[in-house]
Amino acid sequence: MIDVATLVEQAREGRPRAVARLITLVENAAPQLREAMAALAPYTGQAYTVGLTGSPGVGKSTSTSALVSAYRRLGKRVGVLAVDPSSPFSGGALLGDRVRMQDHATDPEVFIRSMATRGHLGGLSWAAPQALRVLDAAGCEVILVETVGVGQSEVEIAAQADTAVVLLAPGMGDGIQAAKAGILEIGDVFVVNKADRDGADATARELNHMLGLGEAREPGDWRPPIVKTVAARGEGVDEVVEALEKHRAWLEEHGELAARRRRRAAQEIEAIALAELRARIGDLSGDRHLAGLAERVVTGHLDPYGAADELVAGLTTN
Ligand SMILES: Nc1nc2c(ncn2[C@@H]2O[C@H](COP(=O)(O)OP(=O)(O)OP(=O)(O)O)[C@@H](O)[C@H]2O)c(=O)[nH]1
Ligand SMILES: [Mg+2]
Repeated sequence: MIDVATLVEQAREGRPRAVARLITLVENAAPQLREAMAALAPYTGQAYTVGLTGSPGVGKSTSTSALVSAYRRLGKRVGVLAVDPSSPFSGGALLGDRVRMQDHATDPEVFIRSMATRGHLGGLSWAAPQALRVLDAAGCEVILVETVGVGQSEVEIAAQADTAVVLLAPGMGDGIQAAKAGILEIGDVFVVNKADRDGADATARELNHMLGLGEAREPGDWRPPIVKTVAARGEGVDEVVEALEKHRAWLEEHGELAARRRRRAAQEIEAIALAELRARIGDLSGDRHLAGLAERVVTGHLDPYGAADELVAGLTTN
């Protein structure tokens, strides 16, 4: 049996095993999660979170690993959360990433964890923030969240971070792809990776053009920078860190950091509440109350809206 209080205490001391076990509670939506979140809550709110998204193979993991090195040079404790919303299995799909992260495997100031969230109870908007909270309480000053692919849920996860980084690479038709998936809107910082390949300048230009076509910006608005990198050689990575720090400063200056975090918490609360309501409705499907309402609808004594109102009223009063 897991003693949650002990786990939380050990996680706060930065013990990797405890951190891993707490994130497993999140991944499994375990019953102890509620207690764990309550115990962690007072120690959260310090970490700066960065989401990285982009097409498969664009260099997210390589960039993440290079960013870990850069932040380690600055003496920061770093967390990495690789989220795979398409997989129900922990680890498997992200094995390649483990290899890429090996440089940091023995560094006690780096916490790396992958998490599979397909079919996660309560959905994605719930799982990633809770895992972040664990890393936050473990004293990670920066947390990098890498998502696999650019589906809607991946984009959502990246958009939940304090700063969202969108990666592109030359020759992947990325500009057009990105516009389709709606990821240009969420990018706070754009990275054109694989700048050692032909076409990086063209990709950056195209991107610059597309960003310029967006709604007119007010003075003082954030203008997302475009940084070219060769992540595989660590080139341009310090410039990415610089762009991230600038964005963070901008967020703080404009009260946006707090606003984003409130929005994120609101989404999270909503997701948990909806999951709870759904579970209660599920419980009710075998219930005589619901059967009775159905009977009244079938016989024309009640309309389905009225029946649903009664059902909802019953859910919230007990
Ligand atoms: N030429 C070149 N190759 C790179 C660069 N960065 C990464 N790569 C290579 O691109 C391939 C994919 O890199 P990953 O970092 O795994 O890309 P990813 O976006 O994490 O991929 P998925 O997680 O599968 O979506 C690897 O073979 C890397 O070595 C770069 O700057 N230049
Ligand atoms: Mg990857």
